[in-house]
Amino acid sequence: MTSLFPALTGDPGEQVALRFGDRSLTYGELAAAAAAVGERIRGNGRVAVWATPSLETAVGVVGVLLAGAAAVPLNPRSGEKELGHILSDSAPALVLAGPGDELPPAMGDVARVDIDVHATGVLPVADDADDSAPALVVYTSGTTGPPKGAVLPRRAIASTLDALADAWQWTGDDVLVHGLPLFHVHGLVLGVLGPLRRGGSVRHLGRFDTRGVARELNTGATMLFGVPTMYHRIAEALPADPELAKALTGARLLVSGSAALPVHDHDRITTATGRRVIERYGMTETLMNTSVRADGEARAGTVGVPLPGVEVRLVEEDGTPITAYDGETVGEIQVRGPNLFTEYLNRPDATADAFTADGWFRTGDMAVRDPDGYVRIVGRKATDLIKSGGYKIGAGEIENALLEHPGVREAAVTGEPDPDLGERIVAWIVPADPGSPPDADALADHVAARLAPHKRPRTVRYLDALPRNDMGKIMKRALPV
Ligand code: MCA
Ligand code: AMP
Repeated sequence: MTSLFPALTGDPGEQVALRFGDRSLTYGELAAAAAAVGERIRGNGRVAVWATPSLETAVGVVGVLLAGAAAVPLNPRSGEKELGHILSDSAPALVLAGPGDELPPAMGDVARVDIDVHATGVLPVADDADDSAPALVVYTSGTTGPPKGAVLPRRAIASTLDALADAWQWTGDDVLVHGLPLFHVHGLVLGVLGPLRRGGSVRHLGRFDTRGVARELNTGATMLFGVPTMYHRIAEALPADPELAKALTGARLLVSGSAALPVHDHDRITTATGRRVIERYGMTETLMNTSVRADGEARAGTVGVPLPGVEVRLVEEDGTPITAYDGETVGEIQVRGPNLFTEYLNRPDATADAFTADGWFRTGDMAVRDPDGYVRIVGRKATDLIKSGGYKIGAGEIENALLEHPGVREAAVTGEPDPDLGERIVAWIVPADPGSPPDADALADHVAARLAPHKRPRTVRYLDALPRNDMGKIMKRALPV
């Protein structure tokens, strides 16, 4: 029985908890508004939240957690197919949304409750629900098929945030700034629930831009969270932006995650600011596993050491644990600990496949360990998972969407290196009519409308046929680059 937000109970006080643009809430106001949400939704198991980057989303999710229910954050840019899948899979009792939000027809007849950030409900509701009770269901892409709902228990959130507090010396005095989306773990769990669990505050930029980062770090923010694309854009802007350089130089902690930050970007930031960005490694299913510690050596190209309470091991192809810490022997990362999800919703098959018999979760990430225990990620087992802008995107779901376009006969999707996005989605298309192939924008719009804009192909290449092996399977490695 853990209270997720001790700072919201008792006498919550006047400290600012949340700031989005020029709108903010103190702990007292957040406690009252979230309690009002909690009172309205109590008794329901799963509640969807229309997760715009706004105060409403933060209040909605905290309210659901205070009521002991589970929140299902929805990407407000989800296309009809993706949204339809998430709604039918998670079957939320209702959807919480901001008063001005327009919900698309794909929401169907899910009952809507508007979030009023100035409402006043009364605590306590049920913030002491069982540790193993679901707190969040976060949808994450696999190599094939539609995204799976990772069920995260309350204990995973509490334990991961407390482990990060230890690793980063993160306290209630910290003021976090970021511009991350609130329908994924990075922005929601670390970026909103994190500061609230510590009794500190978060300033959300609405959308990421380097000017906002500079402004906030120069006026009291102490920490910055971002995906590598954001740090890449910072590295690009730094030489011509002394305000940004001053801001980063003065920050207490700069943290990158969700994908690898290239050493070149690390180096450019260090050259311009004298500061090192630290990397942590996590996953939707596991929350956070390792991090470079605030009191440790910030070495570019590593994701640091296991967090307190998290067991991390590397295994050979056949499952044999690798004991050598030689910086050379590559194995799959497996993790075990209180930070893990409990299941993929409605997918016992996928859940069983994801764990070994003794409870280790197979991450699919490949790594080596340096002699001092630092983990260096060197690749991924599945080539059909693409990380673009820090979003994980399955090649299979995009291929399926492309095949639903009348102008497409065959489709294959790959990721190619991209200096800004890490990887860029490339679609290889065999047109139904070679005389008039669908144009690249039409295909991008088609995928954006069905799935989500960040899943749209950035490059389209046309072929007469896809390379296939004797079994008829597409050989992506044989695609002409
Ligand atoms: C362009 N747009 C379109 C289309 N083309 N919309 C519809 N149809 C089209 N054909 C719009 C987009 O919606 C967007 O609108 C704008 O054009 C630019 O889109 P995009 O290029 O995708 O955005 P960007 O500016 O390049 O985004 C870069 C980004 C973003 C800000 C870094 O990728 C991002 O927020 N990434 C964070 C991902 C993340 O949080 N991952 C965490 C998951 P508009 O201009 O209106 O915005 S991983 C995780 O949680 C684990 C646990 C971990 O380890 O952290
Ligand atoms: P997601 O499923 O969107 O939660 O993405 C999780 C994946 O992001 C992990 O399995 C890793 O492949 C990748 N990832 C997260 N953090 C890092 C990091 N610091 N360095 C390299 N890869 C990372």
